[in-house]
Amino acid sequence: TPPISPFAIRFDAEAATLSPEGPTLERRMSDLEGLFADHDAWQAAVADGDPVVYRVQSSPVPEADRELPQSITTIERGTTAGECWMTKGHQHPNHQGEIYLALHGTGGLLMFDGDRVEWLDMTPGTIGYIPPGWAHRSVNVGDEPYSFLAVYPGGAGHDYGWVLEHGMGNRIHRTGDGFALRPYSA
Ligand code: PAN
Ligand code: ZN
Repeated sequence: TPPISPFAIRFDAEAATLSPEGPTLERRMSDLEGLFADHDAWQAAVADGDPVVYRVQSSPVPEADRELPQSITTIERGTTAGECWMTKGHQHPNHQGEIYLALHGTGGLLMFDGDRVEWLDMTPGTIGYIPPGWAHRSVNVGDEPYSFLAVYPGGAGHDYGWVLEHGMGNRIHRTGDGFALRPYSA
């Protein structure tokens, strides 16, 4: 891909939009196979309308080496057998860092390096730093949609198989008065 020319991107934090727009991705429940602890509950949700769990809107910066793309993810509020709705989560195969800026709602950033687990509370204005080598997943733990801006190296890549193989160390469950982190096997 040839480098692109400089251009301005209009970032509307209130509306959680970037313009001009690049590709928008929609992840439905059926796209999250093998990620929730309760497979039967996941399957029932797929059969019952296969809801959109999150959307990712990108700017037109290409995902190519040395470029610096951005995207805004919005995760709907919901649970599957008590587990908070979340992104699939991935590892960057080239082990490159990334930042997330929380915009709306109440979320969290779950990170796992295969050994250690880290959780960052994400409320509007929080920048979460994802160091190289840490798989990352976003979780909506609030009562409304949770949105955040991501800025990441264009050549980082997205390895979703890593999470299917290694998990994310913890699962996030909704409780009576909030949420709780539980070990992955539970
Ligand atoms: C983010 C994520 C986005 C969606 O832009 O790709 O939040 O999550 P999944 O990719 O896990 O479905 C990012 O981390 N980019 O590197
Ligand atoms: Zn990433």
